[in-house]
Amino acid sequence: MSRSLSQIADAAAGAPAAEPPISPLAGEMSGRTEGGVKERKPLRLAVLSFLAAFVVLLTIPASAAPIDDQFQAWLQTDLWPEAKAKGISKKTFDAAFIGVKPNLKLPDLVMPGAKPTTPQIQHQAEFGPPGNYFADKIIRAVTTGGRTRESANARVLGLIEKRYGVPGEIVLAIWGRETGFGAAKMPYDAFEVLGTKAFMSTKKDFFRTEVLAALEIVERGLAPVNAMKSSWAGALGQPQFMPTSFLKHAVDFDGDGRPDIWNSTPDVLASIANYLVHYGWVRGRGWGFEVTVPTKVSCALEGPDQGKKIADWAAMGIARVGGKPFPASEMKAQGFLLMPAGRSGPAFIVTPNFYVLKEYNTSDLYALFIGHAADRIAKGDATFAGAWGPVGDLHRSDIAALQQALEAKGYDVGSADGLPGFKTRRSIGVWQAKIGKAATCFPDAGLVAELK
Ligand SMILES: [Ca+2]
Repeated sequence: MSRSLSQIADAAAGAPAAEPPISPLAGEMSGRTEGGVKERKPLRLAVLSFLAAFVVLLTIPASAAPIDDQFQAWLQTDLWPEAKAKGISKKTFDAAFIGVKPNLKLPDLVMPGAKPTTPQIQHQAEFGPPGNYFADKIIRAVTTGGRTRESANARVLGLIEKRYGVPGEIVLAIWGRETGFGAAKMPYDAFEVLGTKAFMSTKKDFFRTEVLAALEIVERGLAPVNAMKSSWAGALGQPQFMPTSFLKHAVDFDGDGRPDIWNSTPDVLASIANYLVHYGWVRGRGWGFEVTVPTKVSCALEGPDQGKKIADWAAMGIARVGGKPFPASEMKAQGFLLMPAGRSGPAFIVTPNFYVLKEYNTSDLYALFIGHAADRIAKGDATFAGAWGPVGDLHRSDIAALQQALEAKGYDVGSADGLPGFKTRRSIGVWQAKIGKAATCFPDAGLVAELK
């Protein structure tokens, strides 16, 4: 269990946290991809466990100038001209970078002139059981903290729901999950983090855009330099927005004329809702329902590209757990099968809003955590009816080998990254059915051995 799990719980419960909850939750499936996926994809938390393991060996050529000098030269001759062209003043630029040195302890760095190396340790990382993501301590910290803040902010949440159409409990769950409702400390200077990564990381272009956006935030007077504190990934404030996300989605909701995602609870809550609206949150729909899936319905029907009317899923025998029917309004609308652990865990019919939640962090388990926590904030504690099975004990290298074997047979696994996303899960199911086995739609040791 990673240290961050308890830190999130402590932060949400109001206990002082030594560091922000920036490390991975165990079992995080796809992790956030850093830029490049599409222009609008924000990076807030980094690709967590993947990056944490992606320790780049730093070797300094004996002849090279000290790294601090190289960084200073890069600031003045490379970044400054572009910042100036974008309307950043010298005063802002100097204030942002005075005394800033590259932070060589950040993950995912590459020395100037060196090629990134991926040490063996990455391949040794355990995937971790998906059920770990829903550890009781974590989920309770978000749900109990959420309920307290729901009553304390009832009026503002009502106004936000009216304007944006996003239920208060969804906003609260994100706030709690991201920073323990603002309790998590942001110990890093955003310019140090973003500047270092724009200077010497595997995603230099991505972070260059972000550091220029951070300068714009200061230039426009939206936040002073000394307020620009971030996580180690460069994410800002209580909703953990990257600077470009701040510029696009942050709103002023307390009426003082400035979107303040560091100190103003109304601004934090409305900015989260506004973010979701920008990514297509559908007013009046929930996120999804836990369901039972009859054996005759293939788990390979999972995924956002295989939607059906919820009435059609129901006609196939898929039913809500607990015996309630799907709401009449949802029956007419589109839903998607989600089985994060294949046949070895709970199953869900999710709405398009589930995929909007994934725009906050591109992981099925993250979005499911938010939906589940929101349900518990609004309706009281209840665990999933389906149990998470004993899966997830494989190394990522084993899962990657299985993915490569499936790819060689012509199956689409997304990418062979050692994380079993929905494309991998359903390709496993299709392959199992083809060879006459019961489809489980999740990697296990037997499958790995068989496919090698
Ligand atoms: Ca404000």
